[in-house]
Amino acid sequence: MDTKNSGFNSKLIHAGSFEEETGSAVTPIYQTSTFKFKNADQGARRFAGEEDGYIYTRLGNPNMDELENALAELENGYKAVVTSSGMAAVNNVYLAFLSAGDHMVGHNSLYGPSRSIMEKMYPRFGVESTFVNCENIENIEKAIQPNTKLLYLETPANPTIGIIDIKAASEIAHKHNILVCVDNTFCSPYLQKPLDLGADIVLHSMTKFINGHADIVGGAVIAKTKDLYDQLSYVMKNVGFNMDPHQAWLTRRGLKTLAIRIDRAQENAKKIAVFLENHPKIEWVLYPGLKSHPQHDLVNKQMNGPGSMMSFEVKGGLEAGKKVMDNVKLALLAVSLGGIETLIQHPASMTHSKLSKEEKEEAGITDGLVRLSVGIEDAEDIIADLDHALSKA
Ligand code: LCS
Repeated sequence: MDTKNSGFNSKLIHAGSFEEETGSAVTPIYQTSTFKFKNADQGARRFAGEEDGYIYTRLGNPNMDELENALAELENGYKAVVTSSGMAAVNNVYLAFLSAGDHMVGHNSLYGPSRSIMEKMYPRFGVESTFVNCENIENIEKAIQPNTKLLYLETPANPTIGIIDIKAASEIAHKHNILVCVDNTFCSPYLQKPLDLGADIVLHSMTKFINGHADIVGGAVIAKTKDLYDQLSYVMKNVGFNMDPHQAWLTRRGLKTLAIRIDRAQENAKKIAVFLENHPKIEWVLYPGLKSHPQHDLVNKQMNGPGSMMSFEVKGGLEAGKKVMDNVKLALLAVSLGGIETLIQHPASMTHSKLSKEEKEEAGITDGLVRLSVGIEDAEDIIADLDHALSKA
């Protein structure tokens, strides 16, 4: 079905749907590593790119294609590549657009490994980087060097929930011929469309909201143009970042309920943020939907809703925060985010533990910061759970 002119929810259900001979309403799982050719000439034509069709699953598979086409439509991009994990997607971008002698500017608060591989691994291949607080647009301009090729942003950022002005950042980068990649994991295209705001590439850990059920690990990169897609696709196919067909099938299924999951989690999050902000044991709460969020106006300008991720600090710092994490019963003490279940974790010792003390301090990842990914349970139950845990702090 052609969903190019359909609404977002119709796209969620039908975009990319694969025409299949049996008429199966749901695309079957093409659990195969390879595809038969009718004859030797057809095999040769497919390898030469003269005939459409599948060859070998590392190079493409109907389940990958279906998900890639749906994501491209949802993000208003040209086409996507889907990968075995979010980190495969991050590496796919770095490898596609950075070569020895190049430089990248990144936001200082990113998912830990997205920053640490750039600082610890990519220098081995001659790639340099500078991480600055991109919430202040002037810092981006100052960090740009003659060899800067990529601006890498995450907004809202993990775990500081800082917001970056994608439009303003893209304008600066494009003035210097620099590509802009936005990790849109915390929002999904339902709440934010970076390509419409000026970015060139969008990235997702689909482990989070896109799949939404905490049962797969996966990633995606969506390109604005054919040229960018071709470069991403070359890396995906030849480095072997591809997604498994079953993983792609589960993710396409999870994606169908993205909007209703986010609507509900967001309604819960709004109530929980207000509860936490008014709780006597809470030092501060950072949630894009609170007026107290320092970039509340920018949230309203570039996001369609505040989402369901928040960070907070318990009075008494890390020790008090640990008491809360050790005493929740309904919320799971676990990393990851964006699923239907509420998760709580401690970035300084868990997701961002590989950053140095100075890097954490500079990025605003304090020892007392606790991150909450609000699920779709009943808000009253989540609040009662947190209230009980806070009483132990
Ligand atoms: N980008 C963001 C914003 C993320 O939060 C993560 C994972 C990734 C990329 C990497 O994706 P993965 O390979 O795990 O699919 N974030 C995690 C987190 O905050 N807790 O556990 C994983």
